[in-house]
This record gives sequence, structure tokens and C-alpha cells, in this order.
Amino acid sequence: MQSVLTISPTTQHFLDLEDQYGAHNYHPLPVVLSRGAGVHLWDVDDKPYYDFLSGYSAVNQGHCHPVILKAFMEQAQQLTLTSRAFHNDLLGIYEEYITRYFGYDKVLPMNTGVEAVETAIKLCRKWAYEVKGMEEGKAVIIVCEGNFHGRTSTVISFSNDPAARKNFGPYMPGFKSIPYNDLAALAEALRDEHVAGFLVEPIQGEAGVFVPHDGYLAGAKQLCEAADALFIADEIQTGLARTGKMLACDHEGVRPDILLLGKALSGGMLPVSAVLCDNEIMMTIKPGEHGSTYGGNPLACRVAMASLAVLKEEKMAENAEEMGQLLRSELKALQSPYIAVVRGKGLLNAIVIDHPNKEAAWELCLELKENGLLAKPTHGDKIRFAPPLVITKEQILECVAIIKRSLLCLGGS
Ligand code: IF1
Repeated sequence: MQSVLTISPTTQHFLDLEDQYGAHNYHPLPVVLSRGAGVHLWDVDDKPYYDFLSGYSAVNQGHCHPVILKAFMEQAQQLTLTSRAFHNDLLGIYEEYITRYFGYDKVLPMNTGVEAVETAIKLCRKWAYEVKGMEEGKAVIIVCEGNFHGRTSTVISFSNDPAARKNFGPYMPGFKSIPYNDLAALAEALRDEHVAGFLVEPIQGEAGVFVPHDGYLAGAKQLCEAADALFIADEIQTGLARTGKMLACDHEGVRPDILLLGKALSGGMLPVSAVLCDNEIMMTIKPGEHGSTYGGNPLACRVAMASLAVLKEEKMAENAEEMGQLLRSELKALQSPYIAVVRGKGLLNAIVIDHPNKEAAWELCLELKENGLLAKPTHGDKIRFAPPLVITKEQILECVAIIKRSLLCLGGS
């Protein structure tokens, strides 16, 4: 196995700066990017790449989408932040826009994805005590093994990834973890009268794009309804056209009680997240009980509306569905002995590498980088393939050719 790494002096300069002055909380590929447009990125030496990560699905609309960029620049010159101590002339317009777009009574705007998750946990608990009438302090939220919902101390409390948890305790109580894609386990867990809700990713992203069986989401929603527990869908990664529908839950006609959005809600321009639900849940939070300095700022509102608009106008869900099928079938047709599995939905895909060398997925990603395609391994042997949703058929075929050529670095065939 030999991927010959080329690292220019300019690239090395930036790697050294980060190494010396930045916290070492990441292990990125050794590529330093300075420009992006659509499905492409360019490094500091002006070498072009296909982006097969899309900022972990924050850039579904493609890098620097002109419509989103225009909205961003116009609003940035007008008004960017008022705080929620005062009203601004975009918040209400955005709130009407996004609630109609997804069909909910109300929205609570936040910034990062994990803040949306935290907000959902607080809403779910308040609803349990104030609407369902549960004894205060007793609420349990069911979560799934292999979950990824962000990195706050509460959210890592219910992760079972040692890297995310170790030495960050003490951990927040009130969560029960069950196997993912297991309706019997959910039914059993829901028998506890203190269950307030079920928090789930419609496809587990960090777990390596783990797609549950058809009917899992619909079945889970039904079980939650029967147990009077809230079905909370974390669509921060799966939402906004990524999986071939506007929401991954749409594949099964499921309407979550609480819907969490983030990432591509701003097309990669700034952190924008949202919690959507109906009045019965949302109105349990009263003035002063939750919020954030930047949540609902006019710049975010304007950019989010543009980001949502282009998803529909450019039929990105339809393209994700079509291009995803093409990508998976072309990858399978390679019949590489090193690709054990090709899986995914729409343009949220992963391959599982089968190779005696444990570093094979990392080596392949280095080789892909050399050949002009950027992707990142997860959990050692999986590589996510999730390009921006504006990718064309010709580009998919070119990318598969790059992948085919790069696989040679793993040896022979
Ligand atoms: C990092 C993973 C992806 C998410 C879901 C909430 C959040 C995320 C389903 C939190 C964030 C990110 C964060 C990023 C890596 C990344 C990731 F590999 F870790 F799992 F996308 F697949 N719910 N996912 O996927 O959103 O607070 O970050 O805005 O570096 O931690 P955030």
C-alpha cells in the first residue's frame, strides 16, 4: 500500500500554524483549502478537488451558492444582530417561512446543531412535566446506541463513543440508550412510565451512514404515539434534501413531534439551527426560559430563507435521489475486492473498506486527495461519500473514475 503524499511548502506552512497554535481536537487530511464553488474546492496551491464531504452536509446547496451568497451580502450590509432583547424585521418573516415550509405551528431558532438538540431535550422535559403531568425531575429520554447528536456535556452523556465521552464526566442523567433499528427494544423501553421522548437520527451519520430497515421510523413513531412520548427527529445531517427527500422522515411519511434542523439550513454560510414543533410543545417555554444571543439574528434568518428556497427551486432532493442511485450502482459495479459494502440514501453514502491493513481507509482518502477528491474516513474502515446536491451525472462518473483509480493504491486489482 503506497499513497505518495505531496505536501507543498505552502500547505506545510498552514499545517504548522494550526499544529502550533490550535487545539489538537481534530485529525484532518493534510489539505489546506482556500476557495470553493459548487461541488469544487481549491487548495492554497490552486489544485481543484471534488468535495465528497460537503462540510458534513452543511453545504448541500454547493459552496458559495450565488443566491445564498447574495442574500448573505445584502443582509450583512443592512443589519446582522439585534439580540432578542429587541425585534428585527426578518425574524417574523423567517418564522412564517420555515414553519409553512415544514408544516409546524412554531419554530425556535438557535445556531449550532447541538444547541437544537439541547433545546429539544429541554422542550421534551418541560412538555412531560407541564402537559403530560409527570413528576418533575423524573423524565427519561430514549436514545440510540451509536448516536451522534453533538458535543455538549449533556449530549455526550448519552453517547457510547469512548472518544466523545472519556474523562468528560460527570454525565447528565435522564437518558436511556437502546439498540438502533430495533423496534422491540423501543417498545420495551417505552414501557417505563417516565419516558418523555425518543431522540433519533433517521440515518445514523457518524455511525458510518447506517440506514435502518424500511418501516423503522414509521414503526417508532407509532410506538411513541401509543406511549404518549415525543418522537424527536435529529435531521441536522439527514435533512434538507440530502437523502433524496426534503427530510429523511419523508421517506416513510413520518411527521416528527419535534424536528431538528441545522447544517445546510444556512448552506454553509454561518451556524443556523432550528427546532420546529406545534404549540402544545413549544408554548411550554416562556419568556426568559431559553434562548441565545445569536439565535434568530437577521443575517441568519435571511440566509436560511435563501438556503431553503434554492433547495426547492433547484430540485435538489430529486437530484440527490437520482445521483445517489447512480453513485451507488457505479461503485458496486467497480466490484472492488476492497469495498465490502456500499450503502446510503440519496447523496448520504458510505463505503466500508475490507483490507488487512487497518489504515487502508485513511490511505485511500490520502490517495483520493492526490487524485482530486476529498473524503474522510470514520470509525477506521468507513468512508463517507456525500457530495453537494448540485452534482451532475458527468461529475459523478468522473468521481467514480477517480475512486477506481485510487483503489489501486490498496494493491493489485
Ligand atoms: C464535528 C460526525 C457528521 C450531527 C447530528 C447534531 C450534530 C451533528 C446528526 C451537531 C454534527 C458533525 C459535527 C462534526 C462532525 C459531524 C459529523 F461525524 F461527527 F458525525 F456530520 F457526521 N446532530 N455532526 O451529525 O451539530 O453542533 O456540530 O452544529 O466535527 O463534531 P453541530
